[in-house]
Amino acid sequence: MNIKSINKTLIASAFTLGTIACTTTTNTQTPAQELMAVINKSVENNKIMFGRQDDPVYGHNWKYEPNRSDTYEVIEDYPAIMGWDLGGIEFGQDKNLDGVPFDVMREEIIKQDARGGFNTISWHAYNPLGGDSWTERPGVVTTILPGGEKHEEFQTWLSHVADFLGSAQDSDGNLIPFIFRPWHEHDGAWFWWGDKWATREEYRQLWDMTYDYMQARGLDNLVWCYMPMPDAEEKTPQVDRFDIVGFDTYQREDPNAYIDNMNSDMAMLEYYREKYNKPICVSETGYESVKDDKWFTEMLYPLIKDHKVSYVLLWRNAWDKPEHFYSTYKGHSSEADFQEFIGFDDIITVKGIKDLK
Ligand code: BMA
Repeated sequence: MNIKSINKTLIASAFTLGTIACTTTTNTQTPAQELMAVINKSVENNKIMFGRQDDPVYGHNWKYEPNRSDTYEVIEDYPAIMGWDLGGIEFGQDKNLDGVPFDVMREEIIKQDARGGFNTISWHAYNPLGGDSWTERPGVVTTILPGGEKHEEFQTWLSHVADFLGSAQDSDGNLIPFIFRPWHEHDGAWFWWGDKWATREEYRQLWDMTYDYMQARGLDNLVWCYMPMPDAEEKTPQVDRFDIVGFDTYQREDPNAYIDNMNSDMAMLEYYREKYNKPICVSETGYESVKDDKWFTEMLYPLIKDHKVSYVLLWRNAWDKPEHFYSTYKGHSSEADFQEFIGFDDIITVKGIKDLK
């Protein structure tokens, strides 16, 4: 998609929104509130929604085959939550950093909404001083905050993100809700917005600037997901500026390290749940190449099942890097275990979402 077509979509959505505002008086819930109601119900009913990144657009060894999904091929159903990434949209690119065309992404978001499912959005933003999310440059956040030399330019970046978030509508013209989780994994040094590169006060300002921008654009379809950082509560946005808390944790070689990390991250989320009254989720997880055939039932499931987690999202199965996959696929040796995991009463795929509405 080019900038002109984004603008057309925007004009169309502004027109539709105006129409809704004038004619609809009965539905008082915003799209974000409707999504929050489902998230709260999943917690209340002890159900964990299953999510996966980029599920219907590519998978292990294939890409862009309409209606194909590694998940569907194994369980004959889609994830309850589809994850997407906007990295690259800030330049008005028509594809994201992993090659997914934004118009295909939007179509799939609309299809997922029509199935009754939900979508979550992350943003691996490029580095405003050059390079990508992983290019380490001290002081980047300072330059994009108010008064910084890149501040104005960064408003354009935010506007591209806002355009996309406001461009997916259902058949009644309502904005489709998203779990939006910007500035994720800020606890480390690997992203330019990480704790090593920005002060804690700057991080909060970055969150606030992003939040205020989307509010000013009238986007009432965003459920804001904040990832807390241990021993850094001062980074936490004000309580009315986030809706849900999650963390990203992966298994590397040592299974015990994963167990420890999951348990300590879960304890941190539970602290947030108590203190700030926010539902919790596992916003990203997985074990690259799924090197354990019982990983889903014997590793992941026991770690999440007793924690009233609203959803768990497995990362992507890349089409172009054979070892870079985090969920099963047809023919992989973990297939049967994945089916068993999905079959547990408390794990919800898209078909099960109707019970949460
Ligand atoms: C990372 C990897 C990268 C990818 C990025 C954004 O975890 O999967 O290959 O570019 O996420 O999706």
